Order: sequence, then structure tokens, then C-alpha cells
Amino acid sequence: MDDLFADHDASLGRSEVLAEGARVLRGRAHARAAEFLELIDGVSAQAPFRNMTTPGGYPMSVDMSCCGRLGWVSDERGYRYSVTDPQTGRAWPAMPELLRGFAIACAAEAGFPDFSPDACLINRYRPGAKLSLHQDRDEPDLSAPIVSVSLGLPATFLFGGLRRSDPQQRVGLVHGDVVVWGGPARLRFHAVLPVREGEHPLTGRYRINLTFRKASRT
Ligand code: MD3
Ligand code: FE
Repeated sequence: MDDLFADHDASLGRSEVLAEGARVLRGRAHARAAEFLELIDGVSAQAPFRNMTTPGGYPMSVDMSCCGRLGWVSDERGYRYSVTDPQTGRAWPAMPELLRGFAIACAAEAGFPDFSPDACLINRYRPGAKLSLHQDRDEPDLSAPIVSVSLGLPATFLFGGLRRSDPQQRVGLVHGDVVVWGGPARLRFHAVLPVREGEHPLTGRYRINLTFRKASRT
């Protein structure tokens, strides 16, 4: 049995379809979470967490880092993917193979068999941090899905429609949950409500979310 899914029995059948193209794989990252967090520590030792600035000039409340060939960057000039970390002037740390393989397996399970991520954005939320309503549309190949892994403190995720004003469904995401969204759900608006105060045995006062993306055309 594929040991990337060592907790398969515990999470068997706990897959929810949020909309066509969007699925939550409950608990799928639970068994490997401690290893994943070690790998994230390694990445952030080379590419430290930082509060990026929005194009409007405001600091984001979420601390971010990246790994993979490309990293997501925001500043007064706008949003884009870059092969260098503007803070260090160096390439982003490599995407750890264990993480990349896990994301590919989750995408395949959700119906996207050819996922080849080259960017992983690491979002770190302290209590009070949030992500406002947005679409992920900086990637040139929108046929590729995005895979999200939630670790640490829980959060409430808002899942909207293709227009900013569309109604939103609330989805609770806890430690170990994975969300895969692509196809007709790829451009849906979404947000994360302010993370509530709490303490998690593996992350302390943080929620960590990984998003695996294909950020280049080829
Ligand atoms: C999108 N991150 O980094 S990912 C982002 O939890 C981002 O840090 C969030 O949005 C985070 O751009 C959310 C989870 C997610 C789940 C379901 C979705 C995003 C989705 C459904 C449709 C569109
Ligand atoms: Fe997003």
C-alpha cells in the first residue's frame, strides 16, 4: 500500500465534494504532518517567512514563504511568480520530494492525474491573520489544479463562486485536511476568516497552509 496514505483507513470515505472540481480529502495529511512541518522548517531557514505588501501598499497579515522553482511574490508592483526570492536574492529552496509526491497523489485521487507542481506557497497564520476574498489567477496554465494542505490551528474557509458577489459556503479546515480544486472550480473566489486564538501540539499558535501550484506554462 502506498505509504503516503499511511492513515488511509482513518480517512477512508472522508472525501467531500464542495463543487464540481473541488474536493476536500479529510485528514489525508495527518499521518505525515510532523515530517511535513520539519520540511517546512528547513525551507523557512533558507527563505524566511515575511509579510508581503499588497499592490495597494498594505502589509498582508499572513506570513509567507515559498519553495520550488517559482515562488509567489507580491509588492507595490503587483503579484507575480519569480525564480528568485526578492528578500535574499537567491533561488527559492527546492520543493521537498516528499511534499511534491504527496501533492501529486492527492491531485490524482481528486481526478487530476497529470499534476506537476513547480511552486509551493507556504502561508503561516497567527491568531487574527486572514486572507481576503480573492481568486488565484496568476498562473498561466489554469488547466492545472491547486492542492492545499492545512496544518496546525483550524480555520474557516469561505468558498464562493466565479463572481465576487456570489454566495459563499463555509468549510471548516483542520490539521491534516487537504483541498484540491481545479477544472470548473479553479477560478472560484475564496477567503480565510481570521484564525482564532489557540494552541496546537505540533505548530503552537500557528496555522500553516501549503498550496501546490503549476506556475509555469510548460
Ligand atoms: C480555492 N490559501 O494561498 S487554500 C492562497 O488556507 C489561498 O491559506 C488559503 O487561498 C489558505 O491563495 C486557502 C484552500 C482552498 C480550498 C478550496 C478552494 C482554496 C480554494 C476552492 C475553490 C477555490
Ligand atoms: Fe487563494
